[in-house]
Amino acid sequence: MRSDRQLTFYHAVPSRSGTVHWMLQELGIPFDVKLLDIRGGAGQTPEFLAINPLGKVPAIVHGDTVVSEAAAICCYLADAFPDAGLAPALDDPARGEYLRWLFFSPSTIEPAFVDRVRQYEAQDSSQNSYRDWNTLVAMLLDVVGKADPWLIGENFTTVDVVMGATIRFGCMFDILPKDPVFNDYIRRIDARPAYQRAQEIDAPYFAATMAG
Ligand SMILES: N[C@@H](CCC(=O)N[C@@H](CS)C(=O)NCC(=O)O)C(=O)O
Repeated sequence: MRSDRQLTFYHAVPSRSGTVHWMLQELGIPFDVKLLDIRGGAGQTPEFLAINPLGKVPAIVHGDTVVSEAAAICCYLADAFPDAGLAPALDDPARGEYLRWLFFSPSTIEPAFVDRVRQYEAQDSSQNSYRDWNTLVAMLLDVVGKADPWLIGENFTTVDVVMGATIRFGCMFDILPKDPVFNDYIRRIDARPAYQRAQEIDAPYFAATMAG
């Protein structure tokens, strides 16, 4: 995979694309940003719908390659820019655990958050990708509690960006219970220079969106 191609990042503040912005700052690579006013309908232009027919950010165009879905983009970027060391190599046994948690976030944690916010509880927990809320929270507390200091060990990886952003979101909006295990992990995230850089760059756009 060639990493020297032009990289364009479709972003909106605040939104899930903040996860990809943080990832890009961790990688320290050059990229162009197209900031979309998604609340004003900028996701619905023919140009952007050609990139993501759902009209949603984040998305990237890297050379001729289009990727949407925050976790997929982060996974793709980690592999495209391996020098940053944010993904175990393909033949590293840690790759299994890495992919497990990378996919766990959008396919298991996020649906649970949505159900929780909507106060939806399935009669039959086998229908939920996350079993049931209490089992999921116990599992997350166990996984995050074992982070030493990062989710799959000593090295910070893309899993910490993707799952870290989700856990941070869950705590910020009081979806997840207040617990020192989550707070300690979030403090480690907040101390990362790349996370701080992404926040600083996005701050004026955040303020503008909030001002209406
Ligand atoms: N499954 C997608 C969800 C992306 C998504 O829902 N993006 C929202 C912002 S957080 C969006 O673009 N909303 C604008 C709209 O739906 O018009 C992902 O994980 O990247």
